Amino acid sequence: MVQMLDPKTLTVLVTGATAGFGAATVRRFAEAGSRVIATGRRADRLDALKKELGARCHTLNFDVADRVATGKALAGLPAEFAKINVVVANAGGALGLEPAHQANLDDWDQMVKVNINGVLYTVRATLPGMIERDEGHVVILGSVAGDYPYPGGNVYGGVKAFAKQFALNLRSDILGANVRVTNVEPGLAETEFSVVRFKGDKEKAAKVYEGVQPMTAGDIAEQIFFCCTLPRHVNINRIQSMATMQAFAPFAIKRK
Ligand code: NDP
Ligand code: 8X3
Repeated sequence: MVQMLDPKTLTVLVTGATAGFGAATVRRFAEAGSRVIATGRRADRLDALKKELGARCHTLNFDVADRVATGKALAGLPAEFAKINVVVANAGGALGLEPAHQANLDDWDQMVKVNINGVLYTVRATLPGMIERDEGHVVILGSVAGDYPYPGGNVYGGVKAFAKQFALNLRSDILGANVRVTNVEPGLAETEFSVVRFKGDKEKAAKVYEGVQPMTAGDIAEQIFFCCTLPRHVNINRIQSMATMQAFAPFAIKRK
């Protein structure tokens, strides 16, 4: 029988905890007795989370794409939340689904800022403490889109490929430290992801999940919780999941 880590020993930072995977992850750890730090830009949702989870939850309201704000927020944690030993760099998402020649450059900029810069600022602000304490776990939210191209996935697929390679390279850099790194790579999962991608068009977003059972935020939170509570000598490098009714397309061939 494997001796799992006691979640009560964990102080878990989750970026993008106001919705979807982040909110579910914060709840999963908090219910198991961990201390949680929930971040996001929507202050009202952070307040509601704090009210729901009580003293074991600390909230931070900042934009992960803002390097100064991220550094400042994460450097100013109260003592009981300062010894973070799990970082879930989750804040992110997609904007638009247009082909590259029609895509909006502002969308591309924003995807790079949040999914790449945001992850970098979060990890760089928290990794030194974990290395110093010789205890920690970095979890980065990648996606199946980082492995498999699809029409309109252009930059989103690119930033998620970055997430995967950054996670793997972190493993190389910190080898010898008792700090784990995991890239979590979900496929179809219903959250606010598609509402954000389609700029608030809920009808269009709902169509993405029509007639199929997608994964839920809870399904992904459970995978993160599992990876983080395995014994410290076990590192899951990548964990990739899809809805059972989702698979791969064949190569596309345009014939005359
Ligand atoms: P949601 O849209 O439901 O949640 C996204 C979260 O990220 C929100 O809490 C949002 O909070 C936060 N966020 C977005 N931009 C910023 C920012 N600039 N600064 C701080 N927080 C930000 O999406 P998901 O839960 O589905 O997505 C979470 C992660 O998982 C993303 O990285 C996404 O790319 C990835 N993913 C999603 C999949 C899916 O199908 N759902 C599949 C694979 C990966 P706020 O707006 O309050 O700032
Ligand atoms: C989200 C999954 O397939 O919509 O990362 O890109 S997908």
